[in-house]
Amino acid sequence: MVIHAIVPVPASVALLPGESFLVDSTVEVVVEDITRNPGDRALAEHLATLLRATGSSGPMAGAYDVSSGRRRIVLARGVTGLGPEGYDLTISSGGARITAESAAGLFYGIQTIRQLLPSSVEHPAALSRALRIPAGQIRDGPRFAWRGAMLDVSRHFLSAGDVRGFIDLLALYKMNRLHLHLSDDQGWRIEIKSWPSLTAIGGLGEVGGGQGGFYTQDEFREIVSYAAARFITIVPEIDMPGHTNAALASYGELSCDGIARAPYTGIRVGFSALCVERDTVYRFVSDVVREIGALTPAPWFHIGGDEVEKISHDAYRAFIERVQGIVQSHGKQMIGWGEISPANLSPGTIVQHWKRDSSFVHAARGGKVILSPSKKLYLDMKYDSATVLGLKWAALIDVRDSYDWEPGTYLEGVTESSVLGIEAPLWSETLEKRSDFEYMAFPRLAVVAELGWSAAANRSWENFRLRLAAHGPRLSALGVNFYRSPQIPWLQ
Ligand code: TNX
Repeated sequence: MVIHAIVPVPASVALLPGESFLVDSTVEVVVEDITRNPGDRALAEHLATLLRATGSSGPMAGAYDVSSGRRRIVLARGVTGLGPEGYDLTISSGGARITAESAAGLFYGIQTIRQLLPSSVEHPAALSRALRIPAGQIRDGPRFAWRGAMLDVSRHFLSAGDVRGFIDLLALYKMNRLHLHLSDDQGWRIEIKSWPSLTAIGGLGEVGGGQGGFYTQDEFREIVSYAAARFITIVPEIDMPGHTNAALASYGELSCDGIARAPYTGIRVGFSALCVERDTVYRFVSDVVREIGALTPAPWFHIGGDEVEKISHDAYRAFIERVQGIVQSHGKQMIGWGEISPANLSPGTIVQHWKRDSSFVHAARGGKVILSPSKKLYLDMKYDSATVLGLKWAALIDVRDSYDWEPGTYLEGVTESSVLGIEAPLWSETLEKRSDFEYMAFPRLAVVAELGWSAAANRSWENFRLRLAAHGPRLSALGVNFYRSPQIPWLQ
């Protein structure tokens, strides 16, 4: 049996017993063809920064061409047959080479090197150590295109810095989407210049009465580019027509009675709704989609659409269809929670399944589905009945419960070819600070990463729990507050 602790488990790993590559201060990181791929310099610097923990002087001036004859790690572009995000990593005692078709593939190869190094590489205390990577070959590529997590920054606000910290952790596990739930009853979290009260009024407050907060457009752009540098796409969500009390508190004209609502700090759902008969509401939606769409180069805009109790089915469907047209008019593809499926959706629209719903209707029309089954992937569900944080309406979800299921056959009528990928939402009704978010996300996020990346045939709980155990010291070195599951006694 191959012994390594890489999560998500790669497509194929062949390590040579006894042979290793010594990563010390003399090692150079080089880009094979810097003239053709100048952008890959940033990747070499990323790796060199990581390796500085070995005592090297970090990125070396002029070291981007393969010419020096020194022991090196080479980043090369080339055909691998492993897909656009795949990589081939070859390691010998004389050096290492990552070959990939894209910059993303090189980045994932670097994350694998990172996980082959001891966890001390994650912490300055490791400075000046000479580290070793086992020799061998890893050929790897993802199963699903969409490997996501979601942060609910509305129920409790997280600073831009905390979001960047979360992005760093997603990157370690080769995840590539971060969905931000930017509005809900309790708070509106992104500056909209044409509707300034959304943040001036709606941005204040959160569950339990804390002060809330919001991202300015500049801060949001920074989050987007920080994520992009780690090959993670930010997917913005503005929930509508329900979950809108913060917007209704900011502008009375978004309600049918024209009266601004009081701020809300509880955790009930379903009581709020935009006035779907008013033209003002569609002008509002268009302005919001246009402004946020301009901050996010990605093709997606998530309109929520969940848990609407105040509007008839017909009016709801008509609203979703009209909003789909608005999203498309701004050049974006719409995403919505499972409830939107019965509306007349374009095949390019994406449905995000979370509970019993009619996602199969969308699959039948040729549309794609993101799987976020609440019984498996809701990171806000308690691990067991003793967990203090979190909710339990969907299930208690210990690590093994989130691991043991198969996305390709989970939903009747939604076969593998309709599954774009998976995403784990972290709702924050009960989470107040970064360490609370971390505790619910880890280690289950490592599970999500493996479900999204690794082939079904390569996954096994017994093997996963052994590999995961090695991530305890790594997460600790990174300062992450994680849950010590009794299902993995060695995870400490
Ligand atoms: C359901 S999932 C919700 C959220 C809550 C979550 C709590 C979904 C689309 N809606 O509004 O925060 O449950 O687990």
